[in-house]
Amino acid sequence: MVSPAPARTYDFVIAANRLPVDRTVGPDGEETWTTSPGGLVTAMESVMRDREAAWVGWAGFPGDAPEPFDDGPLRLCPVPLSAEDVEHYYEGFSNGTLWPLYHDVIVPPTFHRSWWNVYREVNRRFADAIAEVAAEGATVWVHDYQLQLVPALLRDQRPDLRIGWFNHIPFPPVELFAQLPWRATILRGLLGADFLGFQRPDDARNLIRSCRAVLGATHKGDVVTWAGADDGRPGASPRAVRAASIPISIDAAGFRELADQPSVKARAKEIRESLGNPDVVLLGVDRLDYTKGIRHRLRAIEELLEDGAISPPEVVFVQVATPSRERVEAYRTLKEQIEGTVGRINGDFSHLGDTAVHYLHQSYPREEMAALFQVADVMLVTPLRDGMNLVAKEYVTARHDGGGALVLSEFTGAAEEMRAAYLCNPHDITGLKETILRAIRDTHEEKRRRMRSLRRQVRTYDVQAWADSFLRALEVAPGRPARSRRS
Ligand code: ADQ
Repeated sequence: MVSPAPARTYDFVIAANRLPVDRTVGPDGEETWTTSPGGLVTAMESVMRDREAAWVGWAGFPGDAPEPFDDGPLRLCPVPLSAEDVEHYYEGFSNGTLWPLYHDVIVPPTFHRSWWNVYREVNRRFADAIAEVAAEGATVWVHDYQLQLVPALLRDQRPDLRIGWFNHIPFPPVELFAQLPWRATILRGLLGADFLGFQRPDDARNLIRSCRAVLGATHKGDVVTWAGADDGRPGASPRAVRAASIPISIDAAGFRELADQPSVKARAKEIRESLGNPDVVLLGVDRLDYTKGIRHRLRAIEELLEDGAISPPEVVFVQVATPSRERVEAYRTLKEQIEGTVGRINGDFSHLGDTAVHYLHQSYPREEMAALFQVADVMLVTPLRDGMNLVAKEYVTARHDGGGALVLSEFTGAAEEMRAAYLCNPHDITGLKETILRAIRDTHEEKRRRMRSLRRQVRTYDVQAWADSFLRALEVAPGRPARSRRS
């Protein structure tokens, strides 16, 4: 798959924290790269079909970066991160400062100047790497909160580029964003783009309000106008930038095809049998993250068991929690809390052979996820805050047999679109319990009606539609600078 390639430039460049490949080193020291199965890769595949493109990102291990290489038509350009960069830029500023700040301060964000300095430095490295591979007038699509300074750092050296940025996570209200000591620099960084895409209209509005409050920018509709600053710092030139919602979706056709495979269906049957063929399987699938509301969900399940409203072996709850960010303190604490709670619930409510809560702290192949979704009679997607939540979209797509029910938190981006779900406020444990029971007890017809509407929604607006909409919005955004040749 890997072959060295000569230096050249590309008309379409993607930049994300991670490259879309994972390296494995065999016992004999031989390196192999495999494409990571994420949604972003699928989305980008569809937009890269007709053009050659480069992807700039970290290869996933600290130290020297490999030389750029080709993966089919895609040029991969690794950005090096030292162990200290990973600690300060990624685990520190991205996941210890920005992640909690942008998710409603569910845990308190930590502000460290040393983390910020490295974040700035790494963003500059990304901008330089992009500038090197981007052809004259190229389109550049920058992804996510780890790279918020890249648009301006890139614009300053390459005014000829068309730059878009998409935020996969929420953008916080100005009242929270204003806590950030480096708020003005972040906003100036973002305004280097021509178009800023968000999951929800509220996220776009939050960004616009922050630009007004922090930078004194003005806005008309969804276009922010910033007069610039004559201070020689990055992102000082005047800009007009559109900020709007372009919600992400999944490769619905691909996921449905996967779910349809006889081996997946057989596996679903096997899983159900191994759970003791219960009447109702409740399922949660999340990265083990404090934003996902797993503790609140377990509280609701525990109370339902206490009330006698549910009990094994008739009703069982399966929680899949993917290991995540285990070097960040808040994540280690959460893991301990959740594992303690699951142990307590099972101690109180399981019997030999009848487990109340099945807890799986593992990552699975896509086929296994599709099988699990088919087993779930009620899917519990109850984050306290989530940019979108693709699990909700995957679940309804996997259940094209018409069965199942989706309980969905109002605080997800998905809830904006998936109105036919059983919507809930996960902070309201009583309300959450009632919603879970409704999703279990509603008539077959009512559940099928809801699932039909949800499936249709995801099928018609899939990841390809998302990527197309983003690129169209970028193309027509107002901030297009006069095309100037690079000196
Ligand atoms: P995430 O917070 O990672 O993404 P999400 O959208 O739910 O959250 O995507 C998780 C993905 O991982 C899904 O495709 C799911 O199937 C998969 N997954 C979960 N557990 C797994 C396991 N144990 N094994 C294998 N796969 C597993 C961020 C934002 C979201 C936003 C996405 C995309 O936080 O709000 O929806 O980006 O923009």
